[in-house]
Amino acid sequence: MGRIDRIAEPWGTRTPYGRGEPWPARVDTMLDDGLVPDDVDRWVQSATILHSNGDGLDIAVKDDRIVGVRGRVQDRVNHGRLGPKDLYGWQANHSPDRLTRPLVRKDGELVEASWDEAMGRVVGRAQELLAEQGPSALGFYTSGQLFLEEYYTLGVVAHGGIGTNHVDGNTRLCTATAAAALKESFGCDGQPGSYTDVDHAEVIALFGHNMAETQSVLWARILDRLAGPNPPAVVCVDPRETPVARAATVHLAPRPGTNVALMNGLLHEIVVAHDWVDHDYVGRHTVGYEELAERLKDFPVERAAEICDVPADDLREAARLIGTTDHLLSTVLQGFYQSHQATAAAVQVNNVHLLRGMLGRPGCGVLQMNGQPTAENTRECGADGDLAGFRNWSNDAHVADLARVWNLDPMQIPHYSPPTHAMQMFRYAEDGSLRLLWVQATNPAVSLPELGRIRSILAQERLFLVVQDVFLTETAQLADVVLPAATWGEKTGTFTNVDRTVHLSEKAVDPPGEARADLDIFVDFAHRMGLQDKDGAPLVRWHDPESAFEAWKECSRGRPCDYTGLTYDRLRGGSGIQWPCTEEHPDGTERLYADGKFFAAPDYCESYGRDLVTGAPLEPTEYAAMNPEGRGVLKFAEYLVPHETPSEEFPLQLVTGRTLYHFHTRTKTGRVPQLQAAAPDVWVEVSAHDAAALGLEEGDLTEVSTPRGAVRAKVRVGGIRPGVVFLPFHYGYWDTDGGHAPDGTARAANELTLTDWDPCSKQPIFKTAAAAVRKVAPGGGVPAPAPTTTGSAPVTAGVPATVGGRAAEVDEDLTTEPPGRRR
Ligand SMILES: Nc1nc2c(c(=O)[nH]1)N[C@H]1C(S)=C(S)[C@@H](COP(=O)(O)OP(=O)(O)OC[C@H]3O[C@@H](n4cnc5c(=O)[nH]c(N)nc54)[C@H](O)[C@@H]3O)O[C@H]1N2
Ligand SMILES: Nc1nc2c(c(=O)[nH]1)N[C@H]1C(S)=C(S)[C@@H](COP(=O)(O)OP(=O)(O)OC[C@H]3O[C@@H](n4cnc5c(=O)[nH]c(N)nc54)[C@H](O)[C@@H]3O)O[C@H]1N2
Ligand SMILES: [Mo]
Repeated sequence: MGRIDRIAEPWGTRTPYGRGEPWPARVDTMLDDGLVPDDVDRWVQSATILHSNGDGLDIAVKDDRIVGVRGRVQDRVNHGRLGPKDLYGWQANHSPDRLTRPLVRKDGELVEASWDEAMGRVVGRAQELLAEQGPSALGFYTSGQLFLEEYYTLGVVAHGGIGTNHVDGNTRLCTATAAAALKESFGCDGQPGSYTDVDHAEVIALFGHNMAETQSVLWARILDRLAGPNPPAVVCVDPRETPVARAATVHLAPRPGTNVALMNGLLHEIVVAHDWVDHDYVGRHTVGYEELAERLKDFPVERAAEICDVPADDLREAARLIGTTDHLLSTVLQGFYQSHQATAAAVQVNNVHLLRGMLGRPGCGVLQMNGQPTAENTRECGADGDLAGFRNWSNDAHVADLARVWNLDPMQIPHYSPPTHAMQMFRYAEDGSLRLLWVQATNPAVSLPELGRIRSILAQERLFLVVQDVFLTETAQLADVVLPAATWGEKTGTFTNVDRTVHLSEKAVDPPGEARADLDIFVDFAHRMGLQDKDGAPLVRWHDPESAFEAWKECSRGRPCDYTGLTYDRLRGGSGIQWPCTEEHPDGTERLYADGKFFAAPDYCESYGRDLVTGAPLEPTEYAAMNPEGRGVLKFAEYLVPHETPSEEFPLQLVTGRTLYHFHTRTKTGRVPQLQAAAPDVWVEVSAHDAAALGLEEGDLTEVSTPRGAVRAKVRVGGIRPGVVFLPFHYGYWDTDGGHAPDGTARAANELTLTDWDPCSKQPIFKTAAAAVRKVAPGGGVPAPAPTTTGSAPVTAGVPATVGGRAAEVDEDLTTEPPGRRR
């Protein structure tokens, strides 16, 4: 047992292991100051909630209060490890400014109200609008942070009960491209790979993914392989010198927005220049090879090198690593997804795996990553617009089948057009056709692009805004009704991580005041609205998490995400379990597509695919003609230049993203002392080259501007490619006293981003905009408030290292046996 400051050392102590060996255990424990494990009254099973990795943990409870967390050694995902946000983040549950009573707007002010009054207002307005305008006046904007049972209920209520097509989640900003890319290549959402692929991989390629900071326990697994015998080669594609880039065998730092060119260059090497193609696999299991190979001829590596401004030899070396290994694991995230050709680029990574037959075997996987802890469930349950159970909205038989499960007439489930995506919902609210917007567990007033516009949409008199949250966020402050929610640790439910591992998260303590579980709020709404099935019985027939889970299982039966073999009891005590989990596969399924069979048959697939350039959906007949046997689909994409390119006035490229210590709009991590101190305020990363050209030094105050607005941030001279600047998007206004005024107090990165999205996935573009940076005041030798332990590490000497001190010390136990199950 050792004590270690996990702010200073985010990935903890190394436990090296060799290829094909089990990943050793390391149990991380953080308890309130002065407590030891023996003081704990009970440990309550759960998993991590501040990213998508799904690390199993137990919540420590003493005197009916959460007092800490401990990693679950028996969990297949983390073998006991936890990341910094998880070790310290639970303290936010105790914040004195939690919402504890509903609020309603009276004479312009939000005042406390009873649940009856608050729900009465929501139901009253919903019924008025249904009578006046019909279901399309109502929209639901949900999250990737609720539980499966909650999304399923919301999907039934919104699609089936209300009958609106305007249902989406913040997953649109997050993993819409993961889903879209999986649908394009494999006919259906669902992660092919498994985290255990890290144990077997010879090459690991990370595409626009700063895993070290965003899935830090998965990165610890890779670091442990790198520290062991026969380590894997790592390929990193990222314009910043992230910790991943620093550990990489080859780091490609392309111009932002050039991912498709880069991928085409790599694919040219693999297909055209060297024929590193598994022709047997391609011939038996894919369609589209001839066209792809033909189109790639026009994309020699020199062309890619020029567009991306990356050395051609580095591209060749990356292609050689990827093209010659027998065990390739790829991961893809926001550097690819939040871009103008998001789906097109992510699909090219799938192409690599199809071309090389690298799917469904240990060490051969693609992880089209999720970001949020429960984003997978938003998608599965159809709370993001898709239909529940990965059913295909343009396949009438699927709609009829869902209607059977819900006991509704198929015509009651809207499927006349693609489900409305979030950016379009905000457009409808702006136009005035969408009149009631119910926002749950997301903070669009900080996280959507072009915040000036978003604030004006949300603040409109004619829009009835309902916000269901844990805190009075920037968004909640604009609401007509605020509903106080219980959160993780205060309610029970299940959720599913990136590699399809389902975890149960049990209620450890009561929520504060009158706060209620999101599930209870949805069920209450359904009853108050009198929503019924076609026989006049209540549409929502469940009343608690477990009965909701059982209902969902029936909905998932026979679909790719089949949960029928799972129960709450089976999820208790041991490890999380990967779907599909059925009677035939009671221990779950480690990898999809082991036999080269995809969920892509025309009558089974979730989507018929889209045109990668225009986003136009394919007709059922077009798809059936292209892919009659339901094979993997190889699709070429031509490179297109980003929509906003640098100009004389805005000569730089702005990318936005994350830091290790904060989660999104910091509603939780900003209230946690160790995390907040590690990254207390916004900064802007500038390369040494640009800093010199602009006369900037570490710590100088600057104004960063784009055609949409300006923010102020202190300079971190860091390892980012010249011509590119980076802003973390975590800093909004709830903990400032001024707030987003045009007087120079604005600091949210999204003041600067543009209203634009990928044509296929409709995911907004947060990673390319033209920007300018100018000095406002010298820093006087005080460094920027940016961590030194991360991708924002300084290149200048003399910046003190980020540490957490005694308050950040946690226990690491390296003596426990690793889990034996399902290796
Ligand atoms: N600490 C922390 N962890 C998190 C979260 C958090 O808020 N904080 N959020 C969770 C969520 S919801 C998500 S979605 C994930 C996101 O996880 P990531 O995608 O890893 O995080 P980002 O910082 O958004 O972006 C990753 C990288 O993309 C690079 N990039 C920018 N433009 C380009 C480009 O054009 N091409 C390429 N190849 N790369 C580019 C950036 O330099 C950045 O380092 O993290 C999850 N985990
Ligand atoms: N510029 C820029 N913008 C981005 C991104 C970027 O990289 N750059 N990334 C995008 C991505 S990937 C994402 S995922 C989004 C994230 O953006 P948001 O979804 O806005 O981020 P959060 O701050 O996590 O908001 C979640 C809210 O849910 C509340 N909450 C937590 N638990 C519960 C619960 O159990 N019930 C209820 N009702 N509420 C709860 C929290 O208090 C918080 O207000 O941001 C997107 N915006
Ligand atoms: Mo995300």
